[in-house]
Order: sequence, then structure tokens, then C-alpha cells
Amino acid sequence: MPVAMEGPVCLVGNGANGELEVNPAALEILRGVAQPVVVVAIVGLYRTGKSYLMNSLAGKQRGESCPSPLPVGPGLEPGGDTKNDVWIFALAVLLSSTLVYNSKGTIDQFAMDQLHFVSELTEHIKVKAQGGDNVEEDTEFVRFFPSFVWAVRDFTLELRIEGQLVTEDQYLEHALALRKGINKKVMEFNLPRQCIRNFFPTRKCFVFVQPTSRQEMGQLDSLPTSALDPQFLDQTRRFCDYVFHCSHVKTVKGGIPVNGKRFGSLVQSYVGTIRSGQVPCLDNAVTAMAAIENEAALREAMAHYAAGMGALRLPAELAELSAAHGTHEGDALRLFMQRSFKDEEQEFQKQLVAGIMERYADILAENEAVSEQTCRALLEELSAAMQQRLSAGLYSQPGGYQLTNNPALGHLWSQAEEALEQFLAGKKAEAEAVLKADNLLTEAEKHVEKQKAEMLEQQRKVAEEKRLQTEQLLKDQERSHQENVKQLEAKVAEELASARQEAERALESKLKEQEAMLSERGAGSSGQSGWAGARTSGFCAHLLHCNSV
Ligand SMILES: Nc1nc2c(ncn2[C@@H]2O[C@H](COP(=O)(O)OP(=O)(O)OP(=O)(O)O)[C@@H](O)[C@H]2O)c(=O)[nH]1
Ligand SMILES: [Mg+2]
Repeated sequence: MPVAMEGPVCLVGNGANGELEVNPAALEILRGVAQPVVVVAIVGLYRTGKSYLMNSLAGKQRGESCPSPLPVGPGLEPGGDTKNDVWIFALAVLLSSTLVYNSKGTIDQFAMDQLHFVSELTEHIKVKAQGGDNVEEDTEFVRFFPSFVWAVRDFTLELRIEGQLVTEDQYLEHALALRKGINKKVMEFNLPRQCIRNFFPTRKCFVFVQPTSRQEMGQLDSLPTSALDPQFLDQTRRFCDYVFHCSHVKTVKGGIPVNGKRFGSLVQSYVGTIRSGQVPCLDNAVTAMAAIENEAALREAMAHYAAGMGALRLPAELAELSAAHGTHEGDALRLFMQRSFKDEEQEFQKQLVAGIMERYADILAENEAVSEQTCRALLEELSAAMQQRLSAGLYSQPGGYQLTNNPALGHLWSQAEEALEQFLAGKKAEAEAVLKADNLLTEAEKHVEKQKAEMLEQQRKVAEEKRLQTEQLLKDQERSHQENVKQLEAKVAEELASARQEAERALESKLKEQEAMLSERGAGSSGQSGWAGARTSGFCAHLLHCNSV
């Protein structure tokens, strides 16, 4: 569903005290996005044309009348604070499904050095809440990290390696090739390359020529496309096509797809952790996100059930209530299953079932009360005529008693029998008085016996009505249990399939990478320590967060 947005909205920024802050207005927009989202982050040095690329993505999407984008960048202000920069980079990795690294010139050592954050990722992201050593975590990253795109701006060289024309991807792979040897220099050279290869097995490269003359560069945004280099336009188009067609829906651990609402809680959770001075942890973020989402799913499902049942007109036949309960419970469960995930031990589902049963019991009780009230009112109305005749002394004549037995007191709703019984008991004294005054005294004994028999029959009917109600309630509970089991099984199967897909994707990319490493053979094995890249500040990230296409 398109999301109306006038322009870019900051999602995460630096507050007055320099701390990372989530913008509530952006969260509000995200709350309205129920579809799975694709999240594109563009990171890179200050003033390297990130916004231009992001605008091209947003504009392209509009142009193709795809679901309208939700650009939530530029969110991260450039600053001179390396600590801030590294968190910005970590956030971009954690939040995106496609990560674009934007650099200028060529893929040389300088560009590689700017990406030193990659080799520091293990210190700024944890996978497991407890335990898990660095090496183990390292191999886990690949399962959750975004696909990687290197965008090289103002590329001045020809795409040639040793005289041979190569593709952009081959150019990138060549730049990421490891050197042989284990001395410090080689290790420093290899570390960022090895990290990129390990963490981002899906890689792509796009080179862009300078878009226009140096003099006109300042007004790039206001220049007509005709004023831009056609080669640049073509490169931008190919880049946008790739991002739109090859980006995946953002998923978190377990292959769980992230929609706008979940994305909002994910951002809050990561930023909250960083602000508290801790390292963001994928496990914890998913648990926190699941708690928020499951709570909301529970509320939403309960409200749906209550609204459905609330629309019924009481008093109603028990069968009608039971059928409505079955329908609305099933729908509420479906709603809950759609939104909830990782509901450990079905904690929230159990709460939902209990909540629904409680509400149903309230409705049954309310129905009984309303039914009884209605029956009483009706009986009172029917007997009003009798009272009048009684006062007028009409019953003090032959046949008077027979007038008191009104056949109009038929079966009325669930409480009819009970109401009738109570009513008859209340009227017994009057009826007997009438009977005594009746001139047909010879028949008196017979009438008393008949009346007693009717009372007993009435009591039997009341007991039968209660038994049927209990039986219906038990049937409702059994049906509800079956529905819960059925929907839970479907949900578990779905979550398992997502996890399997995620594992297969990770394994496949890992194997591909290992094969490539083996074929290069002999490159010095990387250490995880000893490499410290040039620490350049002014690193920032732009996020484009768009509906799944
Ligand atoms: N040389 C060159 N300049 C560009 C290119 N794309 C955009 N610019 C210009 O570079 C300046 C910065 O562009 P932006 O797109 O705002 O760059 P940015 O990386 O988003 O900048 P910050 O958000 O401030 O870090 C503007 O004057 C653009 O016109 C490019 O491909 N090459
Ligand atoms: Mg910008």
C-alpha cells in the first residue's frame, strides 16, 4: 500500500547532546506500514553523492508507479566523531537488507581504509545474547547481514585488469583479492578485504562517471537530465534496477520478515541499546521486537473478537452465540498469527485463548441476564390481564382457574424455562387463591395435582436447559482448542520454513565464498587483530526504506 510522504524523513539522528535519537514522527509512519519492507542503506564519506543516489532510487520508484517509497534518510548527520561513525555504520548494517557503500575515485587502499568499520563490526554487533565466541559469531553474521553494493563515483579509470576489459563485479573482486604472506603489512592489507568477503558474500559493484562538469556539479539536483552525462544516467539506471529487482525483504534471525511496524521496534531496540552503552545484539533485538509485536498482536486480536461479539443482539439463542464465538475466535487467532512471531511457549497465544474464553463467559452471562429480564417482562405483560381479572373478581366463578393457565408462555431464549419456572412459583399463591374461590370445587383436587405435575415438568426442562448449555460450552472449548492447534501448527511450519531458507541461503553463500578463497589459495590467513584502519570521521549513512516490490 502506498505511503504518502512529502519528502525524506529522518529516522535516526544525533540529538543536542550528540547521542543517537529515533525520530517519533518516522516511527509513526512506519507503524502504518503493515507490508514486509526492503531497506536500502547508503553509507559513505561526507558529501560523496549519497543523497543523489537515494533520490534517484526514490524518484525511479515513483516513476515506475511502484508502491511509493518510504525514504527515511538522510537520518544520520555527518559528524567528526569516530565513535558515532562506527555506530552509524553498525546501524546501517543491522537495519538494511541492501547496503550500498559509496566512495569516490577508485577502489584503492584509501577507499578500503574508509571501510575499516567493517573489520570492527564484530566488536559492535553481537549475535547471541549469551556465550558465543568471536569466531562463531563471525560465521553467524553472514546469515543476517545485507547484500553489499559498492558504488564508485567519479570513476576515472577504464575497467581493465592487466589489459583485459572486465566487468564492474570482476573489478570489485580483483580489488578484494587477498595477498599471500603473513607479515603485518599483508595482514593489514587483507583484513578489511577478508571481512567484506566474509560478512557480505552477495556483492555487486557499480561505477559511475562524473555526472556533469565540475562547474555545474553544485546544482546537480536542479539540472535537467539532458545536462547530465548519458553514461552517468545509464549507470544510475542500472544501479536503481539492480537495487529494485535484487533487494530482499529485510529479515531478522530465523528468517522472519520485517514489516514497517516491526522495523520501527527494531530501530528503537538497537538505538536504545547503543545509547545505554551496550553492544547491539541480534538475539536481544529480535526478542524485544517479538515482545512488542506479540503484545500488539494480542491486543489487536482481542479487540477484533470483542467487536465481533459486541455486535450481536442479546438475548440470542445459544446456538447463535456459539457459532459467532467460533467464527470470531478463528478470525482473532488468524490475526494474532499473522502479526505475532517467536511466541516462545505460546505465552501470548495462551493469553489470547484465556482472554477470549473469559469474554465469551461474560457474554453468556450477560445473555442469560438479558434473556431472563426479557422473559420476565414478557410474562409480566402476559399476566397483567390476569391480574386485572383477578381484581375484578372474574375468577370467583366457575371455570375461573382455567383462565390462569396461559398457553402463550412458550419457549423463549435460553433463560425462558428458568424464568418461567420462577414466574410460576411466584404466581402459585395467586393461582391457588383463585382455585379456592373457584366455584368448581369438586375439581379442585385434580387441578392441584395437575399444577404440581406442571411444576415438576418445568423443573425438568430447566435442568435440561442447563445441561445443554454446559454441553455447548464444552463443545466450544474443544473446537477452540482444535482451532488453536491447527493455526499453531501452520505458524510453526511457516517459521521453520523461513529458518530453513535463511540457513540454506547462508550456507550457499558461505560455500561460494570458501570456493573462491580456495581457488585463490595460499593467501595469508587473516588474524582478527592487529589491523587498525585510518580513522576518518564524517562517515554517514542514508537509509531508504521501501515497501516490498
Ligand atoms: N563529483 C560529484 N559530485 C556529486 C555527485 N553526485 C552528487 N554530487 C554533488 O556532491 C554534493 C553532495 O551531494 P549529496 O548527494 O548531497 O551527497 P551526500 O553524500 O548525501 O552528502 P551528505 O549527506 O552531506 O554527507 C552536491 O553538490 C552534489 O551535487 C557525483 O557523482 N560526483
Ligand atoms: Mg546526504
